[in-house]
Amino acid sequence: MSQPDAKTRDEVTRLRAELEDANYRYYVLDDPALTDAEYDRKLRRLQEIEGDHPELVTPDSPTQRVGAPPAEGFPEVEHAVPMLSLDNAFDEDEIRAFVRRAGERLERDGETLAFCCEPKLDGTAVSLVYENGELASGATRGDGRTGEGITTNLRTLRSVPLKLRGATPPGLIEVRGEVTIAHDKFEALNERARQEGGKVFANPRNAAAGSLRQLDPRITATRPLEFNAYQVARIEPDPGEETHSGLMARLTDYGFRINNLLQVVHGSQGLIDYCRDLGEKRDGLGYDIDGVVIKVDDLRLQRELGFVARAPRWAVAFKFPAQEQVTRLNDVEYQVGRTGAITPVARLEPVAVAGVTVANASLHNQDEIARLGVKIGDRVSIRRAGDVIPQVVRVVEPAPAGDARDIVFPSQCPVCGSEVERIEGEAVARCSGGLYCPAQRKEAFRHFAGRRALDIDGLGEKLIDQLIERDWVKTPAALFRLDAAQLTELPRMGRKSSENLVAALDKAKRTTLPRFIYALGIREVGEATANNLARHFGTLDAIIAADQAALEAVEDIGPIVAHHVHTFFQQSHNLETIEDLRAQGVRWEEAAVEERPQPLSGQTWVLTGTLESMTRDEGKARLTALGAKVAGSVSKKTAGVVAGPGAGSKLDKAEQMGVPVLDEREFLSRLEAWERGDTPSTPGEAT
Ligand code: D41
Repeated sequence: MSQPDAKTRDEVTRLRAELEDANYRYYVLDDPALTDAEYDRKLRRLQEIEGDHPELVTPDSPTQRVGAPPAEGFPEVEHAVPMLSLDNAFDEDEIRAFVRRAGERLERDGETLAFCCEPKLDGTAVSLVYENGELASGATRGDGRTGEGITTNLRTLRSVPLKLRGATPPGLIEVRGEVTIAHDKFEALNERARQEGGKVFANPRNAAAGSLRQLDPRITATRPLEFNAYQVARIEPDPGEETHSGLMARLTDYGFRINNLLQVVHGSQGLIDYCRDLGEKRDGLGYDIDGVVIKVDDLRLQRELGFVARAPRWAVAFKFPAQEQVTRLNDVEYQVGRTGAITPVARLEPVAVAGVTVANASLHNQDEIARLGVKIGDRVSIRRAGDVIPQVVRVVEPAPAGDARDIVFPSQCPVCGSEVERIEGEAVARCSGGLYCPAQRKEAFRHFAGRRALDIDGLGEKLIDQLIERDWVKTPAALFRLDAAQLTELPRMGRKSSENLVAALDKAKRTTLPRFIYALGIREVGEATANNLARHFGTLDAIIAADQAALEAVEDIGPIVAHHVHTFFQQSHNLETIEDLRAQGVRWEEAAVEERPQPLSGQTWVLTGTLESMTRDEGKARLTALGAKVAGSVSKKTAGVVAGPGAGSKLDKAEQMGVPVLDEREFLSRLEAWERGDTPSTPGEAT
């Protein structure tokens, strides 16, 4: 170890600035400046230098976000300004009453008052104190007067500035806000916990609170926590802002994230409109909210209104219906997916959860049932959040003695009676029936006939079900032996539709190798993998002949996918089906693997909000197949943004930056045109 020279010190300063700027761009502006790889490289370089020269380590170094060694416990921290609670308003009349009361106290017409509205984030509240621009301490809300000092944990959040941005930070500022976890991150966190036997959380709020109270900050550092500022509790010297919204704008300059739906409105109608509008957006936001926080915007009027007990008179929380409801578990049924995975589904006494009637909820798998300790007849809590499938989160009240029934996971497939298998170390149980199982067969046929596979026009879900229920088609090859006369026996199949279907089947026989491989429905083999296999091996026979090692040599194929591919082609019934398909005239050009047109290559797209005609994953897959990259955030380089209902900051950002925005209808028509290969690739151009 040597004394750091000036060059090393400069490098440290530069790396820190670049890393903090990258954090800010990524976590606050949603506009990444560095790729993950570049970020990691710079962070490792900084860690390396600091490792060699520990005297250079400062508490605000980005390396310190990774987490310091475990603490003994958390110190008590007394809040200099108490963290108040909020009164609630449960309907529009209570909003009007709040406006009227505020007006009366201020001796003016409440309907002329300006209010700052924002979503009430359903996370856990914390307070951050900055001294001379540097994060000095952070604490939980606790009972409002005393919280727990969790500074080291809060430092691990990349949306918590370690140093305030801007040339002249205030001498002292205390910023309060909510720590949250987005739905997709929360689902991934729980899914991993279910696989690895870790702690499964009931909802993002519990996950956020639990993660912040970890004694080991290195654990907190792995949790996808976000800090969203909503209040300045103290600021010295007084910057002279006159409104709450002005202070919030100032916070963004200091490097904080504030909710992008924050808005100033006037009078009770303005508030009611905002609440209705946000209620409609709620399911598409991608994070939990439980209402709207309404604040008198004028800070002088806030002071004039003051407090009652422990809640301000100048603010109120309009509450949305709860996302969790209690109901009775009436039964459990089992669904069989395309790959045989058996999913237990809770059949519930129907209950309205946040505006939607829920009668079914996911129980994930056998381990989850054991973890919940749930029995039929129990009263259970159901959570429905956004577009995530409703889930059973816990037992609230066990069934009365004598009424409880154990949930017995089937050892035989509920559809075909085949043995249910569960591979050691895997959470999922599967039906071993393969294409013998009608449930798997239906899904496999749907996949086979799908637009991105053999694209058999007119062979929809209902028709497939009928063909399989009548046992007319046992393997996909049998589809090509159907004749029009036979098809007219099916309900709603006239002569014309039957002939059309036969013609569509004939047309579908001419395909490409990647489509054919994809159509086979091999586990974990999506379009991209099918493409890679086709490109790498050139012919189907070469793929069939490949061993595990040869398969692992293909781009983006790891041992698990290689194993699935290898196993698939080892099974004689699969090889027979392939032979039969070829015998029926299914063909493709072997040597010259036809590349799909990639009109979007080099472009980055962003999907935001909910789509109705497809899942976001599907939209992503279709864009990727056309050569596009799909990113999580908008930047100047984004080629286009697809915005469904509930689109939030990404849409605003796209509009600010002049990035073209498509709604779902436009997106679909472009997609279809690109897939046909007949339209310009620039989203800005008219179709
Ligand atoms: O999003 C929130 N959860 C939120 C909570 C918010 N956006 N603003 C809030 N503002 C306040 C006051 C009016 C006291 C500054 C709050 C809360 N309080 C709050 N959350 C929990 C207790 C109080």
